[in-house]
Order: sequence, then structure tokens, then C-alpha cells
Amino acid sequence: FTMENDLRKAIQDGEFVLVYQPQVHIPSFEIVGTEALIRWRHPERGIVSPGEFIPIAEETGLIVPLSEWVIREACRQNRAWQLDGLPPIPVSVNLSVRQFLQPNLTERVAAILIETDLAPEYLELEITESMTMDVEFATAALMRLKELGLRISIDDFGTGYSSLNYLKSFPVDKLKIDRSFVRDIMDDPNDAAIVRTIITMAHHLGQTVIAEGVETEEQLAYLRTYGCDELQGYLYSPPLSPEKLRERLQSEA
Ligand code: G
Ligand code: G
Ligand code: MN
Ligand code: NA
Repeated sequence: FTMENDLRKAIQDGEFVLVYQPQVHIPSFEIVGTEALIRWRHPERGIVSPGEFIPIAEETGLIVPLSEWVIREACRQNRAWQLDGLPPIPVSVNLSVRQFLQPNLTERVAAILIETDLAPEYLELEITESMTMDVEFATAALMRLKELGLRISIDDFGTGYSSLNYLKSFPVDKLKIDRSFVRDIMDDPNDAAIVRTIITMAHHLGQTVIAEGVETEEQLAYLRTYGCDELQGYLYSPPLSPEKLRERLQSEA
């Protein structure tokens, strides 16, 4: 299988890079976090998107070394920015299903935090609702991760299996409203109602709420009116190279 061999080689040869999408506080538009998103710089095919290779990495188990690299690189870069005197902000990393099920995930993450000298509050891990089907397993796994002092968010909130049952027992810091709800917020009253409800629920549960995929001023105005805390989307910025993100942070410092 050629993609598998290519992936294996790419991990060895270091063909992956991370880009960072700013997350901004809605009233102030200050950058309060970033999401790390992986890109593969394939020598022949150019930039390959994670939608194409993450599923294959999951099937083949290569996701384990690959994800390990993502967390380490995100932590290393974050610490390097801090040491350069940039305003410290947390970095958020997407966990894959297979990674979440790894019995030694907490130990791996703890080791990376020590190795990169990053304070745990600057690392956030994003899980999806598909990882929460076994509520007892997920609660225990998240509790162990939380004990390290890092943050947990639920990605693509509202699109997966969500009985809501898990929200009462999970130590979740942030809900990320999926961009499919945000997209039609101005035209579809049902999407608008769902978004307002998620904001209210998150706040009642003591969680921060961030809207994904915000592209227009109208969407921003709506989200601001209903008290959404943060946004991530093209309106403010697409995912940026580390160099570009550093410039943004510098201009804020
Ligand atoms: O940035 P982009 O639109 O290409 O991301 C596509 C998908 O790939 C998104 O669902 C995103 O969550 C996922 N993704 C991006 N980076 C990573 C990563 O480092 N690990 C995992 N597991 N998924 C990622
Ligand atoms: O699935 P996850 O939320 O982890 O991945 C975020 C994905 O959303 C990335 O692929 C990123 O490139 C994409 N994205 C970020 N901002 C926007 C936006 O404003 N509009 C759209 N359509 N996609 C976005
Ligand atoms: Mn994400
Ligand atoms: Na998402």
C-alpha cells in the first residue's frame, strides 16, 4: 500500500509541519489561543491535507508516532514563543480516536510536557463526541489527563453522538461549536437556536464556548450579542505558518 509506505517514510524524514489558527476573544479580538493543524509537505504531491492521510494513519497505527510528533512539536513551538517574550497563549491539539484509546496516553503527554518544559495550562487537547461513547472509559481517561493540569475541549460539538449524558461527568473546559451550525446562523432559525442554546448551556456548565468557521461580520455580531466567548475562523485568520503567527503575536505584544 503506497500511501502507508509514504507515510512511514514521511514520519522518518520529517515531512510534516504544523500551522496555527488563532482563536480570538470576541469582545476584544485579542488572540487567546491557537489550534495546531497538521500539514504534510509531500515531495511530489505538494501539501496533502489531513483529511486524506489521518484516516490511513489511524488504520495503520501510524497515527501513534505521528500524533506524538504533533503534541511534541506544538509544545516545543509554544514554549519557544514564550521564551522569546511573546504573550503566552495555550495551543490546542486534535486527538485521534486511536490516541485517546492508548492506555499510556497520560504518561506520554506528561513526558512531552517535561521534555519541552511547557507548563500544562498551555496545552489543550481536543476530543470529539465519537470518543465519548463509553462514558466510563472516557471520564476516567479525561480525569487522568486533567490531573496533569491541561485543558480539554470538545471539538465539532453537536455533530457527533451526543447524549449530553457525558457532559455532566466530563471535566471539559471548552465547547467548540461546529462550523456547520455557524455557517447558516443568519438564515436558518434552527441553526441560530442551536447556537444560542449551546452558548447558554456551556455557560451554565461553567465552560468556555468558541464558535468555529466564523467567516462574516454578521455572524460575529450575532455571536457577540448572544455572549459567545471566542471565535476561530477565516473572518479573523486562516491557519498560519509559525512565522506568520509569530508576527501576529508580536504585533499584539
Ligand atoms: O485544517 P484542516 O481543514 O485541513 O483539517 C482537516 C481535519 O483534520 C480536521 O477535522 C482536523 O481536526 C483534522 N486534523 C488536523 N490536524 C490534526 C492533527 O494533528 N491530528 C488529528 N488527529 N487530526 C487533525
Ligand atoms: O475539525 P477541526 O475543527 O479540528 O478542524 C478545523 C478545520 O476547519 C480546519 O480544517 C480549518 O482549516 C477549517 N476552518 C477554519 N476556519 C474556517 C472557516 O472560517 N471556514 C471554513 N469553511 N473552514 C474553516
Ligand atoms: Mn479541532
Ligand atoms: Na471542529
